[in-house]
Amino acid sequence: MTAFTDNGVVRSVCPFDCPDTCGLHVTLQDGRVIGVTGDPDHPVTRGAICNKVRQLPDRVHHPDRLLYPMRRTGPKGSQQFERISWDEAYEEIARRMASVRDEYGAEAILPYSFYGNMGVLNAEGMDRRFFHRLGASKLDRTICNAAGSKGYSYTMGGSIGIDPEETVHTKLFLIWGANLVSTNMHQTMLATEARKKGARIIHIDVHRNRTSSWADEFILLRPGSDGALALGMMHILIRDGYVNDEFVKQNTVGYEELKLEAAKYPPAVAAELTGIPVEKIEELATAYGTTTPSFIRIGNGLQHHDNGGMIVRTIACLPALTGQWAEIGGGAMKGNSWYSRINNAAIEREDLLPDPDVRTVNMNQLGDALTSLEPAVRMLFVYNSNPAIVAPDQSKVREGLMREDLFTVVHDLFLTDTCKYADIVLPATAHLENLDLYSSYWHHYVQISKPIKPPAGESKSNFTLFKELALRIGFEPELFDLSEEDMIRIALDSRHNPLLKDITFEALMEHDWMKASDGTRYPKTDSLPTPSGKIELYSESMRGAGLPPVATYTPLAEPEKYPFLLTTGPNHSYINSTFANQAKLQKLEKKPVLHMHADDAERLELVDGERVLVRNDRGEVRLTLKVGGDVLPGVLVTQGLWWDDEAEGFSAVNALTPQRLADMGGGATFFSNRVEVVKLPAADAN
Ligand SMILES: Nc1nc2c(c(=O)[nH]1)N[C@H]1C(S)=C(S)[C@@H](COP(=O)(O)OP(=O)(O)OC[C@H]3O[C@@H](n4cnc5c(=O)[nH]c(N)nc54)[C@H](O)[C@@H]3O)O[C@H]1N2
Ligand SMILES: Nc1nc2c(c(=O)[nH]1)N[C@H]1C(S)=C(S)[C@@H](COP(=O)(O)OP(=O)(O)OC[C@H]3O[C@@H](n4cnc5c(=O)[nH]c(N)nc54)[C@H](O)[C@@H]3O)O[C@H]1N2
Ligand code: SF4
Ligand SMILES: [Mo]
Repeated sequence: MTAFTDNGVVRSVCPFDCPDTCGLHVTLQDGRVIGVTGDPDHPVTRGAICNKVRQLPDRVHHPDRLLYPMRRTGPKGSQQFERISWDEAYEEIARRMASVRDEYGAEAILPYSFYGNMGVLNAEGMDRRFFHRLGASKLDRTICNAAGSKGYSYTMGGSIGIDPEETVHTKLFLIWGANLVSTNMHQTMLATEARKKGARIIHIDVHRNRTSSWADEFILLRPGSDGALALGMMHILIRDGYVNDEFVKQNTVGYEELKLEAAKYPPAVAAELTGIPVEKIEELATAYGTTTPSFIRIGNGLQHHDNGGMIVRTIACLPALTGQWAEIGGGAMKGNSWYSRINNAAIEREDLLPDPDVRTVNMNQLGDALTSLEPAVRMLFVYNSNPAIVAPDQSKVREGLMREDLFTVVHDLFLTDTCKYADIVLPATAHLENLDLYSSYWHHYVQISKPIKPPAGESKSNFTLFKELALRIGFEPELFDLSEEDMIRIALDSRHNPLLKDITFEALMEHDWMKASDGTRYPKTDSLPTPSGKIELYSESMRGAGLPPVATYTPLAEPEKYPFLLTTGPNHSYINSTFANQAKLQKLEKKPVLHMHADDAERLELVDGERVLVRNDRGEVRLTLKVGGDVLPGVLVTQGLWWDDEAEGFSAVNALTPQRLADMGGGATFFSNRVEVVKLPAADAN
């Protein structure tokens, strides 16, 4: 048994799906977590954390935490459950798994998980190994960054940008389709330091939000039009002689082809497509062409569109033209997971799959997978995710979850809206209750988080759950009877990633966080992980994949049957649907609003503060109108993934979003959905 400190301050790591992956100081009093602050010694956290995680004590000790396994006793969705023991839960799950496998094949079993907990062992360790060994359908985890990461890789070879710690030297920041004040606050801290030394910060977005107010300047554009802006900027850079010919020659392939494409986007064309005035595009491109070092933080938001992959691929070409990659503090970043990549193959063991050609289900198409996929999914195992809220086309997802012939297991800390449809609900530990390894997809530090309190009730970590289930089913002990420490050692095997060379289990236990680094600066633009080793302005692999090989602008795909384009991003106080059940944070967010341009409201005779019905062929949602100039006419924005609130007649925003996939990587298109807005009948409009 681990001995826990009842009183004092201990180190931990923030486990949530946020680029900052902060080092935490957790204060315990009589065994209870009473406070959480940022680790002042952590080089990126620097003592600061967001308000969400300052409320972590309320989450860990929440009265609604699931404390024991439960079995459904009423109809699906009715929330009627009875307490059972882990023994009974394991017995039933194992029996159902065996019967589905024997009758329909293991492919009829589908795991569904994402990054509710970013810990390597709990998000992509024992669970993956378990489902591979079982031979279940594979899940393509595409819900977050798939299109943009693929697009960025076509240009740069992988999720590899500059070290964010360098950005204190940047002189011009373009924050492009990212709401950093809410979603990556430590990047704003670094940018603020740069600003003190004279940096200028420009936010490019479809919504005037917290980040726009914090930035020095704001450029409002049409959703999905960013590719045209980037090409318009390239047009000006080329026209006005701001291209660094020497850098381009040494570090890129395909400049001549890109030049031909950029020629098609003179400022007037870019202005027409983006809605940005010509003078603003001229000014932005000139600033970009004349300021060194300049840095582009590419967000996740702008790639949740039909053309999201191509948008990111195109923006990622910009710093190559001006040679910014060569400057400290210059270049771009979409994600940085390349630096601290661990040995996933060795922990996940995909090689254990009995049939390597087993089907793959795209997690953005869970609705179809549960309602029309053949052969049918008979068993669904959800952990680290809340698909009833976060997955697109919610009505389809729920129609599937309601199927009587679908056996669903959900492992979570709370009775989420997904749990409501479960046959078996299993209680999960909070990350403070287990050992895990964390890497960031933004900064370069690898961290270890030790258990600092015993599990709440009978809760078990994902690692323990899948380990015990495997052993119970009779899977090989040599594959599954491992400790967390064993698996961390396997994950840190640095043969495939020399940047992890000094990061061992022992060293991490001593230092808590260590930088993945070989002492040199990346990305090295003449030896990138692209096919040519250089920055690919022209990409043969894209051509092979049936995509235009050169950066280009493609319009959004959804037909214009409905008048508005609605983007549905995250909000400030929740992380996806996590934290949406905490009273203090709910109070700060009040209720979900719909931002609409004043001209549109006037035309539809709608007023600020009115509750309206937003609908399309997929579903409908009631939202409170916020009228103003924060979006362009024809554009709507709502933020936050709220839990079901039946009293309010509110169904979550993914009732409206499509299962359609983006242009690359099988990515989600949450932000490319068309809707109409109508008045609510007087009786409903409270
Ligand atoms: N507070 C908070 N922080 C979070 C999360 C959270 O839910 N809440 N979620 C975490 C996760 S999982 C992720 S992936 C990241 C996401 O964080 P970000 O990378 O910041 O992405 P989003 O907030 O989804 O969208 C960013 C911005 O893109 C804008 N946008 C939408 N469409 C377009 C477009 O076509 N062009 C341009 N230029 N802008 C557009 C939106 O208005 C939004 O302001 O944040 C992480 N951090
Ligand atoms: N409309 C719209 N939809 C979106 C987005 C959007 O911007 N707009 N954003 C998308 C993005 S970028 C993302 S990343 C996804 C996020 O989708 P999800 O990864 O599903 O995110 P969460 O809603 O935070 O759900 C995570 C769940 O995991 C649980 N959990 C936490 N720790 C553990 C653990 O250790 N074990 C187990 N078993 N469970 C645990 C949490 O309690 C929570 O219920 O949502 C996507 N959906
Ligand atoms: S959610 Fe992000 S900013 Fe907040 S503590 Fe966690 S890692 Fe840091
Ligand atoms: Mo995400």
